[in-house]
Amino acid sequence: MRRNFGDPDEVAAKPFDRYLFYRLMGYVKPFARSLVFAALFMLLASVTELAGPYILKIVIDKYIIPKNVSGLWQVVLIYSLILVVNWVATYYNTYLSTLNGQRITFTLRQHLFEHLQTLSFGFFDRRKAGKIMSRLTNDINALNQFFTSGILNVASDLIILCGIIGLMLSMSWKLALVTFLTLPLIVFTAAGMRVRVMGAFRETRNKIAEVNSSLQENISGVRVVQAFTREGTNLLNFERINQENYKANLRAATLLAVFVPMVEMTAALGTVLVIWYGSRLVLAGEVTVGVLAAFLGFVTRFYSPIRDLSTVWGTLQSAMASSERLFEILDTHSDIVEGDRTLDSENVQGEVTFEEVSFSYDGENKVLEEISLTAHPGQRIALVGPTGAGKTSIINLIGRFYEPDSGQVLIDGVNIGKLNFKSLRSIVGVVLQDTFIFAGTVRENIAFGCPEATQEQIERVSKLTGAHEFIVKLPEGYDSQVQERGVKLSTGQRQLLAFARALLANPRILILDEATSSIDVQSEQEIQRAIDLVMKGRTCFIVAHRLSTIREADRILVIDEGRIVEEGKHEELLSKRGMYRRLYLNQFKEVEEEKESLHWRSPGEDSWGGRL
Ligand code: TTP
Ligand code: MG
Repeated sequence: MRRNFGDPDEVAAKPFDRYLFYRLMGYVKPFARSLVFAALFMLLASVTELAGPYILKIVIDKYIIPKNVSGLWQVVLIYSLILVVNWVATYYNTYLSTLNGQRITFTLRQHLFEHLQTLSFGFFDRRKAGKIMSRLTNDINALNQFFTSGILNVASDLIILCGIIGLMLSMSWKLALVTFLTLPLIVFTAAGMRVRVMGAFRETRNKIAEVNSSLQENISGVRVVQAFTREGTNLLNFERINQENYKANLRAATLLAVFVPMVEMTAALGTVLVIWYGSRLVLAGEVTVGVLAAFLGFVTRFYSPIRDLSTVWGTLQSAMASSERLFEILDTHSDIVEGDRTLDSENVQGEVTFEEVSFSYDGENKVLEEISLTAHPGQRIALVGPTGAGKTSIINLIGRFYEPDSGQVLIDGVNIGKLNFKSLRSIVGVVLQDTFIFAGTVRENIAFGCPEATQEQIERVSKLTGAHEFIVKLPEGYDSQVQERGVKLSTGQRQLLAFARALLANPRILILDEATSSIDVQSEQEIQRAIDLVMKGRTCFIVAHRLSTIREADRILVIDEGRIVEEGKHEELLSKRGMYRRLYLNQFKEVEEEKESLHWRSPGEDSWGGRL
């Protein structure tokens, strides 16, 4: 199943989707108890919040106006107690809400990471790493916001609102009704603000995703950028994206600056109404001064729950959109389904067969067409051909990093699609064109595939491949940190590590995409020795660029435009006067003459690629 995983920004979210909501609630469920506690504390905080204006009313009407201060201390004490309760409740509510929000997003992030690791190469081919990362961060933040404040705030806002309305009506229904006159206006401006401001903020999130993606690309590619002095062009390009991000943020800020005072103005209008009508009622003797004071207190508390309630729909909507994108990733399953057969890696012969294998990366453009071949156990097969011919693609299929469109790849007569990954990977070892070194120690990097390997085993393979010599010269030997915080390794050293890594795993079938980068003759020879050693006794596929590797192969397959156009041994192919001979003459005449470089082709030169 090939799934075209489009640009996530384009995913159209329904404002409310029951299925998504229930699925989100699945993540909430384990923390339900703790959430109930958070809600209880929130309720307590809300109720105590309402006490202030009401107590003011009591103080004015019962103590100040009658000029009677005896007993006032009791009211003050009660109020102080209420404030303490409010403080404690607010503390626990905030703490528990944050805790739950973090726990939920922790689980979700963990799931996503776990899932991303299972996705096939195809998924990552189609998407930019920077964008995946930025989206995941933003979407998870949106959900965090929803879980931390969204759900619970609704309850608390409703309680506060009902409380205020109830208290107002009970104190003076006339004054209450007049105060409510401003309600539609507040709702209207707040809703208007929500639509625009939310839209503007969505835009800022998209723009920052682009900024991050561009940053990521330029940091990863900084060597190429500098080598081609593209700094200027890239800077301009970045300036455009950065500029857009700047404008989007400015727009959002401007909208906020316009709307926030507007909403506050309408709230202030409520205060004006209360003062105007309330004073008349006080003078007419219909309400007490205390009631008027309490109303003034309540009317300012009125506005924030309404504003929150009118934005909660927006929070919900963006949580839905975010969860849709995240679940879409979780629901994208690898095109490559693991089988359930295992082959005993001790007894595997290592015969590899391609039966009329055709393959394309995108489902349309054929990269390999009807490839059939058999590599007998222990044979060394060299793949040569112009750049883009399909050599790496053939190799990708043996490791089952991609699935053929038709035909099958067999190991010892078993379709590799039927094998489980662990078994397949223990049989097939891969040394890729560019060796990836992870942050960590040299030891950890060698033992990457077999973390349980002992120091003895690690040293044995290092000595065999010749890596030991340079490793012991490192400041801390096998415990030296490599990558960001530690020593830098040369290309040759990285390759030796990669061979040691492959040798440690001891696979029956070895795949080697020879690096084309130039290394000095000394390490070239070391690497050649290492390659010979690593290949011994295994079925090997080598994408070869070195003449010596090609000559020593049991069979050479010449690949062109996704087909095997010639095959045989070096001398046979040379005498055929076909493509191999042409490639060889083109490549090695100089080399033979000059005897300087062992390179089958030098880096950057496109001579294989230049069709003859
Ligand atoms: P490759 O199989 O990568 O060609 P190659 O390994 O023979 O070339 P080189 O010597 O330069 O390493 O590519 C065959 C075609 O498949 C080519 O048109 C590019 C395309 N391709 C993809 O579309 N996606 C991929 O991930 C790869 C590796 C290749
Ligand atoms: Mg290649």
